[in-house]
Amino acid sequence: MIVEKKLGKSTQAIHAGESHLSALEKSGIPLLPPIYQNSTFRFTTAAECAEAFRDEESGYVYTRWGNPTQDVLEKKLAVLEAGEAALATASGMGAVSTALLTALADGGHVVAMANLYSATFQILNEDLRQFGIETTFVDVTDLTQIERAIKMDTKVLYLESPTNPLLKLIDLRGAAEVAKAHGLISIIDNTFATPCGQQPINFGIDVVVHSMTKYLSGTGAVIAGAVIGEKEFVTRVKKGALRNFGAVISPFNAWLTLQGITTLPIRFARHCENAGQVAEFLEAHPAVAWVRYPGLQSHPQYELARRQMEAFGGMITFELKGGRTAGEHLVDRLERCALAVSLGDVRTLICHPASTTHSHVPSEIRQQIGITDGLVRISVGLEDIEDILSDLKQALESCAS
Ligand code: LCS
Repeated sequence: MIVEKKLGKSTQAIHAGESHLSALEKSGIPLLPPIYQNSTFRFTTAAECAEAFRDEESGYVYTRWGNPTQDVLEKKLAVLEAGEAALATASGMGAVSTALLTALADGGHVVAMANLYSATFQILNEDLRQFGIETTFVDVTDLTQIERAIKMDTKVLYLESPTNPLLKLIDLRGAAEVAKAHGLISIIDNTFATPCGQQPINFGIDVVVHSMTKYLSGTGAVIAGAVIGEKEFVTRVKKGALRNFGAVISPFNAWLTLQGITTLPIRFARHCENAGQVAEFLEAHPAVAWVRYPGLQSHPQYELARRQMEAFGGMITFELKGGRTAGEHLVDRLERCALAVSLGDVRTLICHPASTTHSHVPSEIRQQIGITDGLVRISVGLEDIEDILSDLKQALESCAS
């Protein structure tokens, strides 16, 4: 692990986490980690089987507890996110929910931002409240608001950066310091940035969660998630909320995600390059009211982006001068960019958050945090940039006519 952490990200993405596989093969080590597509594992004696139940590190028993294909993925994730340990889950929400359930096992209070992916907002605002766990939502871009919201029983500081869909940034080091000073577990959703854009654990954040449905798997073939952090925390998630509530990843989805991760650094670089050009194009277009992209100088937190991000990502949010009607016309007229939710796909995807991804967030809260009805979100894909730009251009022109 120590040696793997010294490798470049592209080498890590391809080779990390795979060395233990050689011990499983008598000869001829498969170059590509195989899929162990089985639910259970066979033992030769009762003593061996009992030992595997007693000491889980000694072998595999049942795929809901662990599986060699999942293991390769988890080891790779830990290296890439600079964490001690990782686990893969059936979905991004499987990761968010099991991390929260574990951190809040004894109850407690959460401080979070309101501008979160909508299902995460719902977990905090509705589902956990049913169990007596309250969340105070504040603008965490202002660290003093976090300080003011902390109560005697606060256990968790929950963050996203950049946020979905407004692309607001959190000062990772500052937020981690506040959490540490008050003994809170800080959890961040790093889906938009990926470990190629930022490694929050290196800034002092305790736990990273991902929807691997997005950039990590990359091709839109999989729903998957991940939790990364200290071994003690990850083990508690694995042996408790994950195993017993059952949001485990299937070996096939773990394998597909592994294939995706091997090309993450190279794909992410291209996503960022294309998104930078799309953001500049949109900002210069007369039909566009405003554009948010962490790599644009007009982003209110551009300096913070430069300080803590290695690359600015593939997500852009913007609003047309014609508001919601113009936004709807735009998405209707696009030919190559697909009207679809999700993000981080090789394909360019465009959507209208107020009526789709964030439609479950009450409209007064949407207005309060800035998810306007005219806002359009684009996940810039890996197509040739000229083709993405010409599609946007023709659609914007036909909106104006
Ligand atoms: N975290 C973030 C930041 C997300 O954007 C999503 C899904 C999730 C967690 C949940 O991941 P899942 O369980 O779907 O793997 N975001 C979506 C979006 O913006 N459009 O469609 C899904």
